[in-house]
Formats: sequence, C-alpha cells, structure tokens
Amino acid sequence: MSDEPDSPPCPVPALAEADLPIDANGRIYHLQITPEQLAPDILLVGDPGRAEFIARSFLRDLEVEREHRGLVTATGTYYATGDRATIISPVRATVATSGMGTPSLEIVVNELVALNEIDFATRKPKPLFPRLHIIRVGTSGGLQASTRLGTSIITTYALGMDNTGLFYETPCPDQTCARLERELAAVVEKAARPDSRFRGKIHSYVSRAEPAVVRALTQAAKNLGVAAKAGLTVSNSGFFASQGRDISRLRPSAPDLDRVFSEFDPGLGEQRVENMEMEASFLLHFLGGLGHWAGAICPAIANRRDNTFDHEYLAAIEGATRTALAALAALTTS
Ligand code: R1P
Repeated sequence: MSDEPDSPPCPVPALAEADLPIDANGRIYHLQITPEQLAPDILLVGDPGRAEFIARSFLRDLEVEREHRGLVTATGTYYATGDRATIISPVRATVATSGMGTPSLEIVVNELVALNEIDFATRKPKPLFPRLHIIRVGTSGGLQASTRLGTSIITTYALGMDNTGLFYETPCPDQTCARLERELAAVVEKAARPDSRFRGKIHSYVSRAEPAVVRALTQAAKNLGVAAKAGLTVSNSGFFASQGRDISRLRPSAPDLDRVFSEFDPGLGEQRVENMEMEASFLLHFLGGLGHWAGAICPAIANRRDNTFDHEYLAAIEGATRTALAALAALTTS
C-alpha cells in the first residue's frame, strides 16, 4: 500500500474521425444509420434481398430502412406469437446485411457494435450498453450425406478458414475450442498438396456459438417444426477452391476440402462438421470475445456429398428466419 494519493483515472481518448467516420446526420459510415436506429436483437444475413424480404415480411412498424453500398439495414418490431396466435412479446429487432465473406462482415459487425457501445456525441465508449443478440441466417452447403436439402444447421462451433479473425485477440472460450483449433491445424496441413507453395501457410481458428443461443435456436426449431440439426460449421475464405469446388484452370492448393471436413470427427458425440459457408467463424469469434451473444442458423441448400443443389430455397430461409426470430424473442424475454 502506498501513502501516495490515488492518481486520477486515465482519460479515454475520443475515437478519431478517420477511425470512426460519422456523417453530419450522426449516421455511421457504411450502414448509414444512427445509434438510436439500432435494436440490440439483430438478424444478420448475407444477401441484401434477404434483408429486405425479412424486413417486409416479418417486421412491422419499420423505423428505418436504409441501403448503402449494397448493405440493407432495417429496424422494426417483430410480434412473436404463442399458442392460438396470441402475441406473446413484441421484440424490437434490426435486420442487417453482412455481404459475402468475412472482410465485409468485419465492417458490418464493427459498426453494429460501435452503434451500440460508442457515444457518438463524445466519440467515447458508453459506460453501459445492452448486450447484443445477433443471429446469422444464411445459406450453406451440407457436408453429410444424410442431410436433406433445406435442413437448417445450427452452428455449435465454427472452424475459421478465413484469416479475418486472426487480427482480433480473444482467448478460446473453452477447452473444446482449444482442442479443435489444434486438430484443425493438422487437418488443414494434411489437406494441402505436398508440393504446394502455400503448405503451412493456411492458418485457421475456432470459435464457439453462445450456448444459450444454440439452445434457443434448437428449442425454437422444435416448437415451429423446422427441420434442424446442430453441428460444426466451416467458414471459408471463398466459395470455390477454398470449399473444394475446383472449376478454374488453376490447381487448388488444398484439394477436396469438403470431403476432408465431412470425414473429420470433432469428438463431440453425434455432432459432425455439418456445413460450409463464409461468415460464422468471424461473427462468433468477434462478438463472443466482446461478451455479446451470437449464433448462426443456415439451411443446407446444397449437399456436397451427393452433389445436389436446391434452387428453390426460399421456404428453408423462411423457416430459419422464423426460428431465429423466435429464438431472439425467447432470449430477450427470458
Ligand atoms: C455464397 O453464395 C454466400 O452464401 C452464403 C455464404 O456464406 C456466402 O455469403 O451465405 P449467405 O446466403 O448468407 O450470403
């Protein structure tokens, strides 16, 4: 103990205009909405058309609907119904677009978090802010032969094959995550061609969906009769070679990644690596690290084992959306 008087708390510097651009109307740079126009319960989708569809079909009393750089963001109210269609809980919700892949997603989720946590008048962190609940509703390719097209995959852990998450330090949330990260490194190393220029250079990370979100999604799917199963999701850095699709004249450096992941046993009972998409890894890594609650539900619109593709996947997306909204309602009111 020292007799010295306590030194005054170190002042937190305001975020610079170049780091956090805010326009003259108080709107954040890419999403073009103000902090007041964001709800803490959020659906995140890749396709701007899907964001529009969800806003128009599921949200009422729209407060804002904005499109900028292909990113559609809307806030309204979702009226969750219980038995005999009685309204049990109106939930103020935002639907936002992530675009395709983690680089675009990184911009969107940083802005969602800044809208929630930064005081735009002072450009400093707010002392108090609500916990965000963010659920991704996406499309994906199924990796298990037994998965019927349209089945919604609820992510438990995401295997990040993108490198966006590697720029954000956060500890593994549990021992499973740390074990999977070690095993994944070996799987990826083995999948690379022995003569590949990039052997040993493809780095990966593992992130975990918030267990309460996984439980809420699983229960909501059951209540609504939506076909769903929980498992691991691979998030790739692209759609073609990085997902084992070999359609160009260049040789893939790590061929057959879809098969490699479909055969990988994560050592979690009946759980398998169920699907591939391009965003869940960073979403769970970044938001989980900040203490917000995130999850993902992505219907399998292709089956990579029997090479089928469902072009009529709107019904599956609708089912996943209803499930995600019901899960948000349950998380918010519990
Ligand atoms: C590729 O076609 C896109 O579809 C999947 C992938 O993750 C990627 O973004 O998700 P969305 O349907 O949500 O965009």
